[in-house]
Amino acid sequence: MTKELLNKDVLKNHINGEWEEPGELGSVNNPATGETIVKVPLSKGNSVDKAVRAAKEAQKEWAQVPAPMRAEIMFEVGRIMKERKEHISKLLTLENGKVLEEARGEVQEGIDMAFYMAGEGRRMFGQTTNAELKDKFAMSVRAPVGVVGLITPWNFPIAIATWKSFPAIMAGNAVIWKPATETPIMANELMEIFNEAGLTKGVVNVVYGRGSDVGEAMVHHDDIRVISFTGSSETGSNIAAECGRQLKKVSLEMGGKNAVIVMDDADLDLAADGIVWSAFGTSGQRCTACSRVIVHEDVKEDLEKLVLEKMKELKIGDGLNKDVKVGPIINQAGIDKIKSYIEIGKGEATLLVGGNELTGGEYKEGLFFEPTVFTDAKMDMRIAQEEIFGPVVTMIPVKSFEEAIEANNSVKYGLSSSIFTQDINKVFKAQRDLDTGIVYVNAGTTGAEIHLPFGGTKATGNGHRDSGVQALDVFTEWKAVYVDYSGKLQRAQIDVD
Ligand code: UN1
Repeated sequence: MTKELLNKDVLKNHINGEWEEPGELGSVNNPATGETIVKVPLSKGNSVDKAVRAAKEAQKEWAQVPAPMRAEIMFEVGRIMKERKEHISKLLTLENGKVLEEARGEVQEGIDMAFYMAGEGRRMFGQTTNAELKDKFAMSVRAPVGVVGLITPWNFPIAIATWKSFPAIMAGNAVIWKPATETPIMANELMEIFNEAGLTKGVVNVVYGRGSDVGEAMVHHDDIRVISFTGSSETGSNIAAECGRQLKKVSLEMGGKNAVIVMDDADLDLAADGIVWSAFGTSGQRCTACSRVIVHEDVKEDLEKLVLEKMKELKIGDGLNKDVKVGPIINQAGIDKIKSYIEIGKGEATLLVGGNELTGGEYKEGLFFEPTVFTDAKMDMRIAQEEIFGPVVTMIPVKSFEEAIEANNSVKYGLSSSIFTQDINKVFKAQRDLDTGIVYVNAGTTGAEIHLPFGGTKATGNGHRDSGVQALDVFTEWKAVYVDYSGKLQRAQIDVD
């Protein structure tokens, strides 16, 4: 399968329009089969330096290209991605493990982002406004920041890369991109597409390697003015501390402990569908995955029955098999983390179903974990507070709407939340009071659309957003421009007659 889809054994950094001969190499393994798919460079800081030098030069020229012309290239990127969707999706399943249907959905997010951002070529609006003096004009415009650094995760390796790189490019910046070492093939595919679409060389540079080498070098580089990172809260907070020292702009997208709230008037069948999909889709490896169900005690038993019933349909296995609904876990560290939380959960709450790694037979070579439900948890237990990043969900019974909101907001994260209810008053109160960047009504916690801002409150982020028009704020500076056409010196803020 790999050979049909990928005609190379080794990936290469892409710097200044050239594929760089690699030094030290690491392996990329298919998490469903354990098979090595390709080798990836484990670069060091010198590759980052080289890429930044190229990006600085390229950016000067690129910033002069009119935005509607940049958009022509972005439209072409979208067109090629659309044409190659099936191919890219299969490669995504091979390196990340997510089931093919979901991989197609992810690639589609990237296509949508290309067309949406290309449209910005003819918008990227600033403001014109009145000046406080006669014969004077005032406006604000977006200016590129220069060279930006993108650090992208393995769980949405192409979608998140497009949320960051497309607005960065459209705004006239040049990019240094470090993809996750687990999923470099998506970066290779997208880089090839940038080249085919005619992007100026040096505008996007891909440097593969570990966070401790390449990521560190990017964060410390004086000429990288913005870091946009998606990953763990721990790494994000370290990046922010260093960027703070250097007065470098940083945009962070990190953990979540997202909840579905089910009220006593909810359509329980619909709620169970929403829970099963958002908790176990992508094997729970989404920042937005549902990992808590806050349920009104009067409907708890009925809801549990429905969830357990629907979970029987979840065939676990290799995401390329058509009937599989839950794919593998990305790596051994992921499995170990999930297992440790199973032990924590057993000590705190009641294990309703699951809790095991799958090892024999068809699961022998891969990394698989059963969808798992804990119940009768309290909102302050570790299993109800900490991010697990796997197919594990914890039910927390509550007595009222107010208690449900309190439980939702009791975690340190604030990415996504959802409420199932038929009561319009509760709907509006919930969307106001749920302290998360994304709120769903009568749907699970996943499925954010690319034309809206993506991000969260509290320890999930630092006030910035990926995707949506808001992503442009990360990659631009606001410049205020005053034009005085009076022909004489007018002194603003000086009281004159
Ligand atoms: C992520 O898990 O980091 O809303 C991204 C969703 C997807 C994106 C998830 N559109 O679940």
